[in-house]
Formats: sequence, structure tokens, C-alpha cells
Amino acid sequence: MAGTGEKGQEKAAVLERQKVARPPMYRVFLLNDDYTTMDFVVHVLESIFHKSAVEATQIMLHVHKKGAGLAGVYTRDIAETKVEAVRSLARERQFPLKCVMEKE
Ligand code: TYC
Repeated sequence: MAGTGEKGQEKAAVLERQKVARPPMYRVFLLNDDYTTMDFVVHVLESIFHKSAVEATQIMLHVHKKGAGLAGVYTRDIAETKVEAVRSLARERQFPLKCVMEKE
């Protein structure tokens, strides 16, 4: 029967793998510090992470109280671009805001 030989099973395994494969995802976090203004962190979350004003404020306050907070989860290239955008904007405004990513 077609597709049940050794080669057919290999092909079926490849097709199954292709069907379920997901790219690794990366969590992007903002870290608290004593100098970056709350307004700037909210602006970062709105402009770079496309959060609403309410959600951005909630995340900023979480970071302020707990030390770190999740800004978003992305594929590696997008996560790297977000981290670099935060660092660039923070540097421009002379804030020490830290942004890091970690693999899920
Ligand atoms: N802790 C800062 C302040 O009191 C506010 C802040 C929040 C800074 C979140 C960084 O990622 C941050 N001005």
C-alpha cells in the first residue's frame, strides 16, 4: 500500500513535524529602577508594545512594585527588535530603564 513502507513512514513523520512545529518564543521584560519616570515607562509600553493606556499603567505599576514585569512574548527576531527599541529610546531620553528577553 502507498505510504506505508519505510520511506512512506519517514515522509509521514516529516509532514507531522512540519504540521506541529512552532518557533521558540521569547518573553520580554522591563526591569524596575529608581530613576526612570513612570510616564516614560507607560509611553514605552504604549508605543513599542502596543498596550492600551490602562494595561500599560498596570504593567508599569507591577514592575515598580515587584521589580520586573512582562511586556510581551514574541519570536526571537521581534523580541530582539523590541529590546533594542526600548534601549535606544531610554538612552535617547537618558533613562537607565533595562529591558531583557528570555526564552520561554
Ligand atoms: N520605579 C520608578 C519610579 O518610581 C518607576 C519605574 C517603573 C521605573 C517601571 C522602571 O520599568 C520601570 N519612578
